[in-house]
Amino acid sequence: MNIKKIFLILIFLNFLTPSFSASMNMIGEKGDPLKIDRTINIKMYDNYYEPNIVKIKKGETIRFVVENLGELVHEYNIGTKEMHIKHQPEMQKLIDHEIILVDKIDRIKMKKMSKMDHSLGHSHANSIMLEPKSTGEIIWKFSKDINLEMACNIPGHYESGMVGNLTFN
Ligand SMILES: [Cu+2]
Repeated sequence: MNIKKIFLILIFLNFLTPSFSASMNMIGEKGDPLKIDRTINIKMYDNYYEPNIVKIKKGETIRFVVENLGELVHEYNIGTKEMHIKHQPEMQKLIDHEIILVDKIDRIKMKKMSKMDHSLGHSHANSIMLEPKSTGEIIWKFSKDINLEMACNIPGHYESGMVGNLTFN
C-alpha cells in the first residue's frame, strides 16, 4: 500500500470517529469563557442533581459550576437522551478497566489507556466527571434549542434518578 493510500484511509477514519462531535453540534458548542451570560451552580449527590431543572434561553453561554457533594464519583454531562444512552457503555468500559472506582478516578491510567482506546479518554467539552468533594466547571453555549438532559452516565446512576432537564423558554 502506498503512502497516499494510507493517508486517504486515515482521513476517512477521521471522518468516522468524530460521530460524537457531530452530534455535539446539534446541542450547542463549547462556550467562550469571555462571553458568559450566567453562572449556575449544580450540586451532585448520590444519585441526583440539585437543581434538576434549569431553564435556558437560546444563545446563552452558561458556566456550570459543578460540585460533587456525594460519596461516589459522578458526572455532569449535557446531551440529548439518545446521547446519554449511547454514552453509557463507554462509562461501563471505564469501570471495567478500573479507571472509575467507587470514589476515585484514576486519571493517570485514563490518560495511558486513552492512547490505545480513544473512548477511554473521556474528555468532551459537554461533560465533567468529579470525585467526591471536588468542584469543576463546564462552559456551554446553547446555540440550539433542543431539549436536553443533564445526566450522570456512570452505570446505575441515570436509572436511579441522576438526570435532570435543561429546558428552553
Ligand atoms: Cu453519578
